[in-house]
Amino acid sequence: PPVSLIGAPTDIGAGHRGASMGPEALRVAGLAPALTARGLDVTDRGNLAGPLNPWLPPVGGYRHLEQVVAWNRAVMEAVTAELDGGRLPILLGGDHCLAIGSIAAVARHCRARGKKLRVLWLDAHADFNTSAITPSGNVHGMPVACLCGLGPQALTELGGAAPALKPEEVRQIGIRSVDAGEKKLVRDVGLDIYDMRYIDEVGVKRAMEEALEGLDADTHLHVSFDVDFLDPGIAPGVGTTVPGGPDYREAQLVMEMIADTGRLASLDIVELNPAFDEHNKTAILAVDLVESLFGKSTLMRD
Ligand code: DIR
Ligand code: MN
Ligand code: MN
Ligand code: MN
Repeated sequence: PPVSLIGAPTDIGAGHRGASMGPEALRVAGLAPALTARGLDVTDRGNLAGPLNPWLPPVGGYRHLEQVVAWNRAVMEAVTAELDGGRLPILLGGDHCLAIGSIAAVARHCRARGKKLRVLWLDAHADFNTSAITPSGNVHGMPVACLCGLGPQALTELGGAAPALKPEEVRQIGIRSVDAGEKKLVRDVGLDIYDMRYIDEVGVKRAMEEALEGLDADTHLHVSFDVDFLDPGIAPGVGTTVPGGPDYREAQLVMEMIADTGRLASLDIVELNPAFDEHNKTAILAVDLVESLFGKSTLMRD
């Protein structure tokens, strides 16, 4: 399908300033022409507007909740409009709190059409904190919990009364930093986590085969790509680096195996922070990996 780029220039949910520069860094790194070169029909919708970051401490366990809600409403509306038009939305974050709006839109779209939904969450973090257990109050550490119905009503009911996601619709890949209370919670809800220990033991190939198992022609596949998924050695341009992530070849294989399913129907690229980057190399790497996600093979197969 045709592809739409939607910029959401905010760091409202993050613990460091600068993810607000992510959309422009991805454009400068050539995201649109790279996708056009894949044979895709690409339209850049420009940037959404929303409130500035007031940079305040948490209130009731959340930082900037009102502004987080405003940005996510805008994202949900924009993603809904693209899906209704039969297009594949690519959300350019912005921090990862924006996946609440993006995936709320995707889930509502799927429910209305009786489509199955699978969410692949590529991240160093589980993003399953709540106001009661968060160490920071930063909502970018809470989107999966909110989407599964655990969080403030303004976020859990963004796309309607029922939770957007069931935990069994989610597969998390690359996880290596989970807070103490969060660890207990993801175990309690039974979230399917392919952490770095598991990937080290069985390899990317088997882990991804398992994470992608059961996709069929009726499944909408959403990929939420937090750039801190990648090893900081290749991807320094994020606010919260965690050592021990996938290297270049492993990340390429992840993207290529997703592409091979042919089911990719929506995408978030989030947490890119140019203030921490070196000559935009992390944005350039993200574009390279997204090319693979859209079927550009590093081998001789295409
Ligand atoms: C930490 C950091 N788990 C928190 N989270 C994220 O503040 O909740 N960093 N998502 O990218
Ligand atoms: Mn992360
Ligand atoms: Mn994240
Ligand atoms: Mn590539």
